[in-house]
Amino acid sequence: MKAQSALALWPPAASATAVETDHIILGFTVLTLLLTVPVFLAITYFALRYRQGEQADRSTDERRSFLIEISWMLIPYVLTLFFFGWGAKLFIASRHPPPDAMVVEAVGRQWMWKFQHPTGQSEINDLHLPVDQPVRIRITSQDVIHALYLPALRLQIAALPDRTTEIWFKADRTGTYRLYCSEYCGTDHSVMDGNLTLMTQAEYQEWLTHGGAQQSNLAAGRVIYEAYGCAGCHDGAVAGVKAPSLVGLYGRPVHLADGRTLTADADYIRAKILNPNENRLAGDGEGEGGGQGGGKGSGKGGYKQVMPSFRGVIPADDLDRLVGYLKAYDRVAEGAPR
Ligand code: HEC
Ligand SMILES: [Cu+2]
Repeated sequence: MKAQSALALWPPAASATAVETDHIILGFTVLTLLLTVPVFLAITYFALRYRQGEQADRSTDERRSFLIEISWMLIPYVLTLFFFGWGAKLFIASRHPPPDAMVVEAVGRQWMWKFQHPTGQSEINDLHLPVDQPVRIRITSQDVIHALYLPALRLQIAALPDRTTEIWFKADRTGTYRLYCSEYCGTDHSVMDGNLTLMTQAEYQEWLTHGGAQQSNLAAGRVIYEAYGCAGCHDGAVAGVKAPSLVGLYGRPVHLADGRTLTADADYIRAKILNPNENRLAGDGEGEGGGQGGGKGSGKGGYKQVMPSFRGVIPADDLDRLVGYLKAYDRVAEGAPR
């Protein structure tokens, strides 16, 4: 199934609630038209009929009908009240997940979504879920206000810092749909999106156990690399900040300010992210990589140490993805700087 057409004004509906939401919107639109179109037609007719200079009968009609007076008020009132009741019913249901719902934790941050499955697996920006199973999404934000918008489910919920909000749904149609951030949250708000993939129970179990989650890890690593600001310094975008390029760093020798030479393996990279003040680099500060330009015998750090420690900031699984991404950074064409 195709994720979306170019202009998806009426996205596919992937749950019974979504279908019902469509019905309520359509029904209410029709009712609104029924109640307003006659009024506007009458206004137009009377404006023409009784315009200045027109020879119309302007005498007062003495007939009075209590029934007509009361019915033009009561009927629209009852009809709109019906839609209020219907909407309230849907709203209340949306706040009361069934007890057997599986719980997915979601976190928004500038500018990525992270989803954590009950079995521990997590994914960045994309969300894989089973159909015919109630799902509760508990959501929070690490920085500003975001909002998770799932058009195919006709659901939207704010992600607030220091607070947990939640929605639940039971999808009944497999396929790939879009998910978005629908609360303007800064420069890269528009890239804070991903795919919602709805699968059968069996496919979902297969996805969980057979590392479907792992397949998207490089892409996830890139998102993390940007979301935590690494790209801002290391891809040379921040004016005035000199930081070594990380392209091809993995496996290369690194010359340190204290004269030692290490190999940039996963442990080194991980340690540098968690504790940038250790293993200070040699280098002239103008060169590209930490490994090059070092060993000039100066014995002094070549870069201003401006890199913040990410200890306790990046969750362990995201750190793994980040290191995994950096391992492959010379092979990943997309996103390579300069
Ligand atoms: C504010 C700018 C800044 C940010 C943000 C930043 N770094 Fe750095 N990074 C530096 C600088 C400067 C150095 C050189 C430090 C030194 O001289 O020891 C460095 C060094 C490194 C090194 C060692 C490079 C080498 O050649 O051996 C790695 C790996 C690294 N950073 C990874 C990261 C990752 C991953 C992130 C994001 C989570 C990140 N950095 C965020 C500025 C930054
Ligand atoms: Cu956002």
